[in-house]
Amino acid sequence: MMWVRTNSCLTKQRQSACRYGFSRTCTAEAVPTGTHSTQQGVALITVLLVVTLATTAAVAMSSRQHIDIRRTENTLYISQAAQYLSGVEFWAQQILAKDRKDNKTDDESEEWATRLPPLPVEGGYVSGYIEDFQGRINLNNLQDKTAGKETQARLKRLFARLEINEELINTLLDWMDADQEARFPGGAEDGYYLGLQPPYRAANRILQSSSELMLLKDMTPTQSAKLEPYISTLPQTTAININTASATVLMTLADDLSDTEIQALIEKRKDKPYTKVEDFLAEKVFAGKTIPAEGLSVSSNYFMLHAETGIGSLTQYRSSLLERSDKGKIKTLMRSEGVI
Ligand SMILES: [Ca+2]
Ligand SMILES: [Ca+2]
Repeated sequence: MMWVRTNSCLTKQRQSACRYGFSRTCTAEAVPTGTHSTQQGVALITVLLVVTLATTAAVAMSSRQHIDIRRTENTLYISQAAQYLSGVEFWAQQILAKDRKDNKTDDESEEWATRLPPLPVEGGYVSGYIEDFQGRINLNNLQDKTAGKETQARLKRLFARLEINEELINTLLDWMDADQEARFPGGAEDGYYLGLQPPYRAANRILQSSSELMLLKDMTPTQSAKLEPYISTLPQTTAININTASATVLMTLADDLSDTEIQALIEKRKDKPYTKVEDFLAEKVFAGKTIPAEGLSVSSNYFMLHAETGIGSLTQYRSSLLERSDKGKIKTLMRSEGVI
């Protein structure tokens, strides 16, 4: 309620008397500016506005505090996860180094090939497994003068088995070779890739990662995903480890191999892994086939560690490509990480 202040109506007593209509002199000197109900309404709106503003401010402060807590929590989780994944990587390095000291062959019955089940750690779990990357076909062998021809023949068989157009092998060869002459059929060089939006150039070097396949002319995500479990992109020419290669990879060693016989061979090697390539090639399934022993081996120098950790609401993955020297020295060549 507001009152007009006049010189003759200054004292509180008079204002009070005027407010309740007891003074005769006040009618002309001090009067309310609105009705009683309007004044009450204005007061109510003011109170409501103040309460609303206070509530909004409190909610905003609380939300910001909540976001800050989550942000800090996530930062701590990511940092903790990175430490755990490094721990798993260290475990992989140790177990592979020990294996080289213990023996000179590699097969899936060995300690390194045992999956690490989810182990409880503070705030979550860690798990992981090591995969022998020499159990796959190394695409970078294509650039090797000696191994290139045999690798190309294996890839042709793999592409046929996976129902992928074998012209893509020419596309891959052009992607890696140094010249600008496109092969036929299927080849593509800078002339093709620079015409794309956005334009890019052919790599003209060995592959750094299998994800590069997605850059190849006419390679679809489905085709690339089909190839993924059977290929590798190792930094030097490698032989296929016959003790760890999958049935699909073993089927690429020669034309017209029998699925059943290859499966039988895989069962046999579980009990008795091969210690010599010659013993493997002497198997009945390969009778009459010409398979060069140079492209095969019973040991490996390249492994991929697949590690996973879950902390709070966060799951973090790491893939580490590990190189093991003949003396058992381990080096991490590449890491890729992802967070969900
Ligand atoms: Ca071994
Ligand atoms: Ca070329």
